[in-house]
Amino acid sequence: MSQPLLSSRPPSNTRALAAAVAAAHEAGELMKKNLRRAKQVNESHQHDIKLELDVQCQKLITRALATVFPSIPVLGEEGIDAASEKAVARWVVDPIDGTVNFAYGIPHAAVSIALEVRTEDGFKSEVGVVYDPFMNDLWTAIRGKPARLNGRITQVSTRARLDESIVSLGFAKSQDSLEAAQADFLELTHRVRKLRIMGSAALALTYVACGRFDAYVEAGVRLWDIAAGGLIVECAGGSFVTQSLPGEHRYGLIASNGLIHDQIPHARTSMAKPKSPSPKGESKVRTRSKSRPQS
Ligand code: LIP
Repeated sequence: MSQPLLSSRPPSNTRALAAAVAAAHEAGELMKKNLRRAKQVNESHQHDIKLELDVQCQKLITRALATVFPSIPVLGEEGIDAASEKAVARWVVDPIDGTVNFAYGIPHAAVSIALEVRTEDGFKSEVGVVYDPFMNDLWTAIRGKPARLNGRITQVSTRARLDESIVSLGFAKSQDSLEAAQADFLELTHRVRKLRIMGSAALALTYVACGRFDAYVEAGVRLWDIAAGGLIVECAGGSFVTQSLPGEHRYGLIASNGLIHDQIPHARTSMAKPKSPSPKGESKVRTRSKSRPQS
């Protein structure tokens, strides 16, 4: 992969958002065209599938973004530009989040694109886009501004009781993450209204952001699954707490409306909400707090 000349300054968030939305729509069109078609499988494991369409969609997105920002490298599920580790800004891309759903023709998958900017404590999402081409739902966020669903301001739910809440769980790919999810499943089943296991981290996060879910918990997701959706939850007034796990860009997370966070397993231990809320819009990388932007 050619080394783009790294820009010395991050792009404007508004221009970056427009470029990410255009790229997401292009990839979404390709997904829609292929949902019911036979798909070329590049790799198949018990709990995971890699499609040629994942690779094609990432190439499409990378090309579209490079026409506007040729010097910003891409860190993506289907290939990481080595320059992305040194850059002042980088795109974090999951071309098809929910690939197993998509491979089986289940219309619950999305394009996820985030712009991360380097700060003194590492990279931080500044712009987030998640596009569900099957529902034609587009979630967007710019740090410090309200999150939007199809252009309209969206916010997390106000449900404060776990027994009135819908909580989504993610069952990732590795043995340890599956065991963690099973333990959460057993603990939460009797305490929530309903559990939902839908198979896309990006959509689970955006469903929290617009109040369809009240929380989402998963161990073993990757940065590209969550970089955009996590910012969208924060800009919708929710809580997004992550914990680094062994493996490349691998995390455990709890995302919620903030009101039920402490009632969720691990919330009081490994993924407690930070004591002192960060200044409005600013968050320490990897531990994020509730910051309801001015609507
Ligand atoms: C998927 C995540 C999901 C997780 C799966 C997989 P992919 O991402 O969205 O939450 O449970 O194991 O990681 O691989 O479809 O981009």
